[in-house]
Amino acid sequence: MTIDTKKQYESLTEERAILYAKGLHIFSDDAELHCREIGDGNLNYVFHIKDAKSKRSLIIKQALPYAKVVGESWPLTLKRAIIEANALKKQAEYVPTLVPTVYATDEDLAITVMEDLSYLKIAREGLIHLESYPKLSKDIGEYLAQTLFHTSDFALHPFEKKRLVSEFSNPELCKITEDLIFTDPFFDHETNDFEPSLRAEVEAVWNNELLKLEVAKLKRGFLTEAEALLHGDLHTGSIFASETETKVIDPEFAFYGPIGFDIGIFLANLIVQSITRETEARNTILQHIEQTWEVFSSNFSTLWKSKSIESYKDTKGFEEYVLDKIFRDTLGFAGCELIRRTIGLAHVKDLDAIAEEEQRLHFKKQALQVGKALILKRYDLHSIDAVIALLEELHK
Ligand code: SR1
Ligand code: MG
Repeated sequence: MTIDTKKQYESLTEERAILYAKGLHIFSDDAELHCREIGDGNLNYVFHIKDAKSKRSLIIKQALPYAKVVGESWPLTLKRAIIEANALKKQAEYVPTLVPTVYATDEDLAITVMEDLSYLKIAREGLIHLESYPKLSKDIGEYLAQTLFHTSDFALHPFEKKRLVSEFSNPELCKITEDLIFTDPFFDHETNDFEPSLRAEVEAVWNNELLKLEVAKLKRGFLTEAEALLHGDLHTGSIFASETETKVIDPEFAFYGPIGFDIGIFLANLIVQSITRETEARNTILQHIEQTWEVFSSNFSTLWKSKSIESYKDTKGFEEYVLDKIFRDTLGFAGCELIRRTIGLAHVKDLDAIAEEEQRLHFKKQALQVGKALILKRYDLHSIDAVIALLEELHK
C-alpha cells in the first residue's frame, strides 16, 4: 500500500500565509507575524511576512493556476514554481550575491519561500522615476556571463547538460513567449493591444514580409537552440535594484534556450528607457546598454579561456564565431521584445503610463521603429557602438 502524502493545492490568503510561515519553523514560536500581499506581476501571489518582534522577514511566493493578468480563463501550470526555485538555486551556484536565497519549496502548493528583498525597488519603477543604478549594467552583465556560460556545453559534461535540459523543460511558459513575443504581435491576433492611432504602424508590421521572415528565424532559434539555462523573462520588472545592489528575481520562464534571448530582453527594456529620456538621463541609459554587452562579452571570454571544456576552444575563430552569434541573436530578440511591449498583450509602464497622448504615441512609434531596425539590420550592426549610433540616429 502506498500512502499519498500529496497536499491538495489551494491558494493562500494573507491569514493562511501566516499559518504557513509559522509551520516553517523559521521564526521563533512567539513571533508576531504580519502579512501583506505585495505581488504586482502578471502570474503569482507574493506574500511579505514580517515578525514585529525580531524584525525578521521573508517572502512566500505562490504560483496561481491561471495568469492573473488575464484571469481564470487562461490556465497555467503550477510546475513553474519548482522550475523557478530550482533555477534560483542553480544560478546561486555562480552568482550568489545577485539572486535571492531560497529557504524552502513546496511543490504541491506551488510555493517558494525566499529572502525578502522588498527593501530594494523594482528596477523598472526606479528607472521610470530616473533613479540612479550605477551598478545595474555591470551586475547584469556579470549575471548573464556567469549563469549562461556555466550552464552551457562550454562548461558542463554533456550528460549533466542534457539532464538539466530535461529538468528545466518548461513547455507551457515557453508557449507564452512563443505566442506573445514571436507570433501574435506579427499577425492580426486577438491578444494584441494597441491604440487605434497606431493602426497604420501596426499594419505595416503585419504586412512586412521581410520582417516576418526574420522573426520566423528568431522564433526557430528560440524553439530549437538549447544553448544555456536562461532566466527566460529578464525584463527590468524581474530585477530589484538600489544604488549598491542588484538582484535578479522571477525565473519562472527558465528553460534551455539561445543565450542571446536573456541579453536581448534586458537590453530592449533599457532601450525603452532610452526612448523616453532626453540629454544626460538618456546618456546614462545608453551607457548601461553599452556596458551590459561589454561586461557580458568580456566575462564570457574570460570564462571561455579559463574554464571551457570544449575541445575546439582554442581553434582560431571559434570563440569569435560564438560571441558573434550571441550578439546577432541579442539584437534580434531585443527587436521582438520592443515590438511586443508596444503592440502585444503585455505592455510596459515605461510607455503606457505616459499620460500625454501625443508623447506616448510618438515614443511607441519609435519603439516599433527601433524594434524593426534591430531585427532587420542585426547582421549589419557589427558592434554595440553601432547599436548606440542607430539609437542616436532614430532618436533625432
Ligand atoms: C501572461 S504573462 C505575460 C507576460 O508576463 C511575463 O512577465 C512574461 O513577460 C509574459 O510574456
Ligand atoms: Mg515575472
